[in-house]
Amino acid sequence: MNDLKQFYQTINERNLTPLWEVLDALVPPEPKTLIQPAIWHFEDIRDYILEAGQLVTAKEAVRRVLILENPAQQGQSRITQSIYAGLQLILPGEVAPSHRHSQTALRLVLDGEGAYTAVDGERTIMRHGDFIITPAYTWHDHGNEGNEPVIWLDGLDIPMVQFLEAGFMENAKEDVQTTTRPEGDALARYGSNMAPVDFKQDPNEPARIFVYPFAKTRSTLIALSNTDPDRHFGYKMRFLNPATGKSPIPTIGSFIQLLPAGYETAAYRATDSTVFACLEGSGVVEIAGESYAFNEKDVFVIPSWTHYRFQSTPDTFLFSFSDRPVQESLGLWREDKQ
Ligand code: 1HN
Repeated sequence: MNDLKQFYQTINERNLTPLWEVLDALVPPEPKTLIQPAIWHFEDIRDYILEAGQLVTAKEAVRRVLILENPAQQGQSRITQSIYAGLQLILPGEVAPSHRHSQTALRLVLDGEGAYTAVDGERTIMRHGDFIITPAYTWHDHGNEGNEPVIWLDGLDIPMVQFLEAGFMENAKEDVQTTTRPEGDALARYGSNMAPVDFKQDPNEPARIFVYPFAKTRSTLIALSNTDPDRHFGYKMRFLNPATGKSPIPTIGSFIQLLPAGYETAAYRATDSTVFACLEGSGVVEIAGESYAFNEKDVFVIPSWTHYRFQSTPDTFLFSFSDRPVQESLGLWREDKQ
């Protein structure tokens, strides 16, 4: 054995290892993503989600979800390095029991309507395209008192909490939480360009608004579409907690954009790997030179620092989410507009 190898072995026994062997990998000149572009066509997978509904009840599963796992991260339960995503099914008459945890969740309603989610004492009925949040450590349960299966996209900051080893979880005594406020209360009280006269948002308290109804989001984007679209984004907005002016979820930024019919965006990349879901319309996304056709309800993921551009067919509404607020608060986020 040569001297260097002998040296490495000797120091290894003392839990020491040479930086010079790993420096380039540790500090690459630009992000080297471990995430692969991927798309889940809703039409291809809907039957498997419904089949899961025949095999296991929502109560047995606690959350009956098929995880959207990045093909380059098998077994890691993640769609990007920092974000977990899954498709959750709740059948008529079912209940997903109440619990709370440190991980924050977002829901985007994709298929069917009429289920509800309850957050800390208030329910909201889930309608197509609604963006719903479950702030960290709020009690939440889901149920379906309607007459059709309801499927939504879940996004959680699970890998971030796992990385920090800071997660707690508790089950509630009752499966279904008692509601203490009527539906729509939070939106009226905190989401009408007003707030209760003595209200102050403590950054560590949960955001009060927990639903951003698609009907309102959609009509807002349509109102904006009388002006010129942005070259890279079409008409793109970020969701806000109006009490803070920041992302409704501290760890996950959420966005909605309208690409008018037949629009082509210029190539773009940013350091936040991003999950997209098509709420309405269809088109093609080119990621790192490869084209992926997408339709309504399809979900796709774009890795960090990877060029992409869109071509819409009809008017197309895309929801997206990423760890951008975390990167921004750390001074790490970068974008590159071609
Ligand atoms: C969770 O609580 C939900 O509340 C969804 O719907 C997915 C994945 C892991 C851990 C908790 C939900 C989850 C989850």
